[in-house]
Amino acid sequence: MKKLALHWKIIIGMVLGVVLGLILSSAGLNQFTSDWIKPFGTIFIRLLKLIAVPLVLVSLINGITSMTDISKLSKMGSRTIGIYILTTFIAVSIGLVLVNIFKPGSGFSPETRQMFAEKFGSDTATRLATAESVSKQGPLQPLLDMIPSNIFESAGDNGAMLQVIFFAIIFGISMVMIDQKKVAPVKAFFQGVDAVILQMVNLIMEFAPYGVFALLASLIADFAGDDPASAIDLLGVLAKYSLVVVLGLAIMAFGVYPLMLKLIGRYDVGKFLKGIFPAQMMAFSTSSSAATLPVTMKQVENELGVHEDTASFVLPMGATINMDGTSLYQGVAAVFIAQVYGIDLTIMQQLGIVMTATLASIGAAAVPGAGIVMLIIVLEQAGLPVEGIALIMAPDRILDMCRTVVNVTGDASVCVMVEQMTGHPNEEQAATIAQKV
Ligand code: DAS
Repeated sequence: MKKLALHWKIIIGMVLGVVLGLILSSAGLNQFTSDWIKPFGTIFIRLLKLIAVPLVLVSLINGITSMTDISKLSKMGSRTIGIYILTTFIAVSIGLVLVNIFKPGSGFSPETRQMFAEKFGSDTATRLATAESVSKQGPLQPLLDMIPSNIFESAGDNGAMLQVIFFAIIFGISMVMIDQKKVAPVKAFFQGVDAVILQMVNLIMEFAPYGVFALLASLIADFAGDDPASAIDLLGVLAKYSLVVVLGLAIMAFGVYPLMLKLIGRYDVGKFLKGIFPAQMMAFSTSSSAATLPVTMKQVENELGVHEDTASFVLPMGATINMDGTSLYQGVAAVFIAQVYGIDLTIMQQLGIVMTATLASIGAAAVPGAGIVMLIIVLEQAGLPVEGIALIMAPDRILDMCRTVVNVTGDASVCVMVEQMTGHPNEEQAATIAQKV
């Protein structure tokens, strides 16, 4: 029998989790759920937290070394990186505006919110108090918080993700600045470790259907308690959250990119949307920018008229460091979780989320589920309860399919814009670049 695709297994895990959660809670078996099912959800969350630091560290170092080589090599490289960071910043900002307008997480009753704080985020108060006290310590505190004094201590403290990111950026840039012959073994080492870490992410994601099942069953049982109606309340809030994410992604795909293509790239939007469609469908079905990359390159070169030299270094870089859909989703998810816990985030804290989500998306790997692993970084940095991920795990796979479509569409539109603005590298430059990437 053909092996069922992972995302269908996760969706089945979701549905069975909701159904079993409702059955167990209406049969008054919440204790059974808590003792025998919930631990598997906790294991899944712990596995995601386990992989977050090594994934960020290694994929950022690799992303920086491949990216810094290129920008050193060509004007096109620095322009490409500039537009990539601009589109990511726009995406996170759109996510934050929408989640603050529609407030999907504020749909819960005060009692439910209280239950959440008791059940899911016991140490939330302490973490928030720390975050709050930190934000009172002065305007340059966020900058100070980025600088680690001991990277091993930072790696062990999940709340210091920006310090891990800061170390990775400095380490990566230093690698590029020294003699490449000396650093080649180090570069090969990190590329090797990156492959191992990505395989670990794949293994963890294989556990996702069971983890999501356990998370949802225990979440519904905790929620429903003796009143299954409040479980419906939960599903309604999750549906609203998912719609806010999809709305933001649609604004990016059908609003921001076409506008930028028209204004900056002077390019026919209809031709772009028709030409990129097959790559978008591949992204939707695989939830992986990396798996879609060959199709993106073929479509951009054959249908959108981009020169092979341009596509062959703008697109692989985009698949590694440019994830606009993922960063938009992280902005929405972080503020949604804060809303669910009744936590009001200050503007400074929300700007901190913009910065962390932008940086985290550079480090996010182009594989299924990378976005949820990176979300842990955003939550820890903002002092928000990571346990809230249990809530949004349910629709995550479907949202991953949608945000991967936007990641790929973003890469392709920047590629078209860059070619329109700077032409494509000449043969000699392209040869040098090809050696480096
Ligand atoms: N699935 C990732 C990608 O390949 C995006 C994500 O997980 O957010 O782009």
